[in-house]
Amino acid sequence: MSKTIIVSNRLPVSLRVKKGQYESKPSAGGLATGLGSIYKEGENIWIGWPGTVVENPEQRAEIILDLHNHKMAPVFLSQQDVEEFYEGFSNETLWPAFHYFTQYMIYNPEHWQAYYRVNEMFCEAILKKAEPDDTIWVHDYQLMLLPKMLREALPDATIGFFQHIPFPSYEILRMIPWRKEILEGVCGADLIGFHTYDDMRHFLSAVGRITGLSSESGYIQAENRIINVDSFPMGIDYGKFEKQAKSKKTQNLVAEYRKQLGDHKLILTIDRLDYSKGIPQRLHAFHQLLLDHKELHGKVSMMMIVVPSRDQVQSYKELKEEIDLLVGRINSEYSTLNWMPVQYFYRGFPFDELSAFYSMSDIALVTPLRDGMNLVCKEYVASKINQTGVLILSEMAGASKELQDAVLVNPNDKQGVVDAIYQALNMPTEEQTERIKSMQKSLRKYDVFQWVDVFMDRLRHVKAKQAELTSK
Ligand code: GDG
Repeated sequence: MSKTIIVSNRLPVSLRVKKGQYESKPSAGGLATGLGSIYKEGENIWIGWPGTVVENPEQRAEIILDLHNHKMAPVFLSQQDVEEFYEGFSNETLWPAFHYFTQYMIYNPEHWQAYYRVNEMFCEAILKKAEPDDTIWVHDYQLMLLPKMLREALPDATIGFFQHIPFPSYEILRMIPWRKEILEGVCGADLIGFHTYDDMRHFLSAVGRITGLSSESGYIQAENRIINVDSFPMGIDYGKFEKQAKSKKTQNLVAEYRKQLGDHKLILTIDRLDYSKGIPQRLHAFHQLLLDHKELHGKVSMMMIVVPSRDQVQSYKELKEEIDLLVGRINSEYSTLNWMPVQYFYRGFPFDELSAFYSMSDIALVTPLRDGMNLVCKEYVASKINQTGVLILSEMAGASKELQDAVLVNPNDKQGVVDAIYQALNMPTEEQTERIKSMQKSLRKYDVFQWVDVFMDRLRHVKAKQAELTSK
């Protein structure tokens, strides 16, 4: 029986030391939940970095054992790997390039070598577990060279690749000196998935122009096989968000927080600290709203949750300082003894509290400058069990292609965002319900489990089609 191996840079766990011993704690992200239906079955396994640098061989052995019990296997990264492969090439070259922030791109050959080396380390770790006809599903931009490395070692394996972040236009991709190796790396897969049709189109165009491989209707013709490329918009665990919003715990939290807020309208924003999320631009728009509409003073607050992320990288440190400054400026200018315009939290919250924030807020303001998908906006809609609330969503988020009943905005158009907030604050309840209901219907249907099934079905289909073509 062949098995399925899931591979991602980070395993869905975090490590902590308890009584001098390492212990893994599962992290319940959307991807982990969706893929849980796969890696927890039979002989299947998830391979990746557990998120902490561990050099001591005895401690590594402890971790291997603990993860083995959770159907996972670690790839251990050194501090140098973390700095050069993860913070370096992945987050200072690929991430800015793929999100169209070319001014932050670093071109460092040592980082590239580390990227190559760590992709090889992943390949070796997989080869220790894989049989020739296994299915291997590789995730995301940190591992773009891996499909080709695996293909060379396991020519008959079924290999899928999914990219969670945008794929840029050819004009951006070609700025990266190692673009050809990157594209050839990904093309080791049988099926290559993106969140949106546009990402897929950019990828196919870059493959044609840089590698010379031609394609038709989403099929690339490689030397001795075909490769399918398509869009697979990722969903959320809809049932989990709905259930939590209905739970006694969350309902009690909502009642308690609402009492503290009085009749203030609440605008919610939640992001990881990242320049792609458009956090300063959003604060500028909120500032403008308060300038334009004095009648809203004391009546509307913005609750801004920023989850710490990559704060060792210079551009992220600077972004954090910019946000701190802007929040300080708005609050010092407008706050009163019983009104704080921006309620700012630089930390993450437990799931039940997150659910309460989604449930109780009148507006979710999700305005990334660029986002592969964006799950926060989907989670907000799923948590609206009373079917009121307004989602304001950036056209630059992959999710905007599906959520056409949101109030869509261009995040660079400050006045447009101000107008959208004003429109949302004044939207009749019936219209809010109509929009939320329609978005809920599609999010419930296209959830993360369906996403996994569709991708895996297509992967099997592509492999069968290849076998058919080679037997002719
Ligand atoms: C990448 C792509 C793509 C946030 N704050 C808290 C918390 N969160 C959770 C949310 C959500 C997740 O973090 C953020 O997911 P996003 O999709 O919005 O953004 P990225 O992290 O940038 O993800 C993105 C995604 O991959 C999937 O393919 O959509 O485009 O950039 O699930 O709920 N969770 C908890 N407390 C918090 O305070 N518990």
